[in-house]
Amino acid sequence: MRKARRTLASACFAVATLIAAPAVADSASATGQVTKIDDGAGKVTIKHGPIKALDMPDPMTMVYRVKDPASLKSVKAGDNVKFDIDHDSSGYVVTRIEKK
Ligand SMILES: [Cu+2]
Repeated sequence: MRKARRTLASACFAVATLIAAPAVADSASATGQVTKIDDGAGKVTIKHGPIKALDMPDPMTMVYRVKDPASLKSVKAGDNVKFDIDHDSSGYVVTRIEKK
């Protein structure tokens, strides 16, 4: 009886762990530096540190689609920025970007 109870307890723990830490998160906030803006394409290049929640364990420079291209008007190359990213089936998209 004692053994059965322990097995149940560890099963519950496993389920709780799965709920608390999904394998793939779909959004994150980060900081970085704008290296390039492509107004026409609605894209921004950002050099940023690790974003573990989005499976980017290392610093990198990446081109991102921007959800609202008008938000690029308030930043320029060289700016340090705060930004939010969503990851959906079509890839990464910056949902918010602002000068730090
Ligand atoms: Cu990246």
